[in-house]
Amino acid sequence: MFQYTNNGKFLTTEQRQFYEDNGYLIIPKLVDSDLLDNCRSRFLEVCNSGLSTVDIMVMKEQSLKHKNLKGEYLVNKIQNLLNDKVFFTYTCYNPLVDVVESIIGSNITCCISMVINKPPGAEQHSMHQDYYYFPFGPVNSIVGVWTAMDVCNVENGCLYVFPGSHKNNLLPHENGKNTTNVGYYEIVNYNEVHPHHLLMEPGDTVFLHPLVVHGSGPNLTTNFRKAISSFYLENNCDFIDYKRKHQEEMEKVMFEAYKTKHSQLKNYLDAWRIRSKLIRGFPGAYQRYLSQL
Ligand SMILES: O=C(O)CCC(=O)C(=O)O
Repeated sequence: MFQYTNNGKFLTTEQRQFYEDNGYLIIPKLVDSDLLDNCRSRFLEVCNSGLSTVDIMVMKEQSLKHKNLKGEYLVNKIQNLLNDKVFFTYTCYNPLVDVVESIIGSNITCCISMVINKPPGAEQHSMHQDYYYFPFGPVNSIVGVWTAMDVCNVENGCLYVFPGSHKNNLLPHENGKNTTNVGYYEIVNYNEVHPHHLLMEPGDTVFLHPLVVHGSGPNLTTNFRKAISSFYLENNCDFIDYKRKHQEEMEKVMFEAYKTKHSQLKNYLDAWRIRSKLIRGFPGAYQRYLSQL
């Protein structure tokens, strides 16, 4: 009867059914405000004072680059936070990982972590399916988690989703039509026109199936819109699909980006290895595959 979730004690049957039907689930006030405050301060430290670590990748809002802005006004994402002890308090936060367990099971690896900042004037994040970015599967063994750090509404570019779209296959994506940001792929010619906007308060957390079609609008306000996010996979996920055509481009971009900071990287999958961390349970095929590199 359930296809997209796992037997577990952390979701009610209604919550589980909601995720099954819609491909997403919001848990209000899931993440503690002190934890989010610490992550906010750490974000500001990283992007405003030019603090650079080997791991953290800092990305800038392309549409604002010509405006001579700095720090928080220009940085739209910091990524690869798993080796940072402040950000890791989010990734391993028990109430959050408990829900992940109820979706993908008790063997859990985090493969990406990021803070997403929408400065005033930032452009949209076009509609996409997260699975497009992943060279591993199966798809139901992956879940995205996104926590609002600020009030998120239509004006400041909240997330929107197309409920139930996770029941479709992966749709064709293209690069760079509606966004200037590097590495963003988007679905073009999508038939559905009525997205559901996720209006969220700080601490509210949405769990997203990797095939659910979603995006976020531009920030039309004078305030920031921040969120913290991690992706989790079941430890037995494998690189089943990694030579899909579009992955070759991503492979090149990602490998180049990481090679500059990690000279020991030999190939693209190495980049996944350095970004991943076992969170719960026993190592599986994912760990074994990466350890053979
Ligand atoms: O935070 C946002 O604006 C969009 C995030 C998103 O869609 C993603 O990371 O897949």
